[in-house]
Amino acid sequence: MMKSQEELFSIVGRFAVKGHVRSVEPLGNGLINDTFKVCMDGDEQYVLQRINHLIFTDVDLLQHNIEVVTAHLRRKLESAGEADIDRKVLRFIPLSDSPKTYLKDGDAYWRISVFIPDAYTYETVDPEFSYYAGKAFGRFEADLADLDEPLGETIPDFHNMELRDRQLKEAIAADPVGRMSDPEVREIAEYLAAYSHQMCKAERMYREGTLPKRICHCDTKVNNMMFDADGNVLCVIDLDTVMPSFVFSDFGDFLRTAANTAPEDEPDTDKIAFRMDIFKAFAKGYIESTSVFLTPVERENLPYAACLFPYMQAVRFFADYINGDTYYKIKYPEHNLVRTRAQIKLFKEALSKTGEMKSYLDSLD
Ligand code: GN1
Ligand code: MG
Repeated sequence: MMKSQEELFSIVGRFAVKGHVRSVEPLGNGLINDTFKVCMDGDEQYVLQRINHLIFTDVDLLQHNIEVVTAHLRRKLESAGEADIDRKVLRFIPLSDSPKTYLKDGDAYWRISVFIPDAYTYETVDPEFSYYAGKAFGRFEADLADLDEPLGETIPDFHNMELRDRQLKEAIAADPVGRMSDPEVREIAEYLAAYSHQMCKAERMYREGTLPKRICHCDTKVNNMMFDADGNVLCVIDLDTVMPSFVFSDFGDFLRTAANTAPEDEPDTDKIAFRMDIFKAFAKGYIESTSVFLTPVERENLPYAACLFPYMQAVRFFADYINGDTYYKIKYPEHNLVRTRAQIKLFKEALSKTGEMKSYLDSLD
């Protein structure tokens, strides 16, 4: 439900912010939470977010994870003697009357972090930025590898392909809004089902004990990385889904957005291709940062990861379409179907390039 400006102002006032609120404006284009930029009467600026608690059902666990992760990253930056630390890791503001970093107001949950000025996010990157992003997301995982406090799963089994596959099957069987009567929808369902076994390989390897889980970001969309005006990576944002997962999550989801020649919801699928220059640059940076811990099994399956994420996203968008659009924000009635077609096209493109991906990875030290 939309809140009035006055209500938003009073929510901000419940946190230990500096000064008085001057304005609250919508910010960004996330599909789950609502985000606002807050300007105070002094120089202070903040990011206010309404957390979607229907999706993140345990907000206490969510904010606990984020506090643990940001504190750990902050300690690493401090011990490395880095400057401008508040531009390199997010800082959440506690409530004015409690150390909690979120507010429960009626049935809504809110949090505030410090806005990082002169920082930019992009919907597309060139190979040079892709290399830096690979280094930065790899470093994010490497920096969290020695975290001794266990993190909970903020969305249990978030990137578990077997679960996503099951959820799609359940949606198809229930067909709550009658969308399965469309022949195109039935054809998409068959197409996706044909790849399901192949794409569920990570879960099988995990059960066999050949693939570990590590702390991953799990939402490495290209626009979740901030750069400064000179193109240096500042920090990784949107930490809601930081949790134990396979490294494929971070590798695959970045390429799903960055190596795509079109947006994730491009209606004209002829415009969608998988950019190998972006793949190569990202892979090089990622491997440089993660070679300290990456196992041969993880490394040799990176091309699989590049295919898995467009596939998983297609399954998730498609299940949401069949369920009547209850999860992702949509801008028009067929949006989730358009997104599904776009992700399937990207999946096919990535799949056709796995040979080239493998040879490139083998050519790196
Ligand atoms: C959601 O809200 P946003 O845009 O950061 C989703 C991701 C999807 C993405 C698709 C918690 O992320 O998993 O990849 O949309 N986040 C959640 O654009 O489901
Ligand atoms: Mg997100």
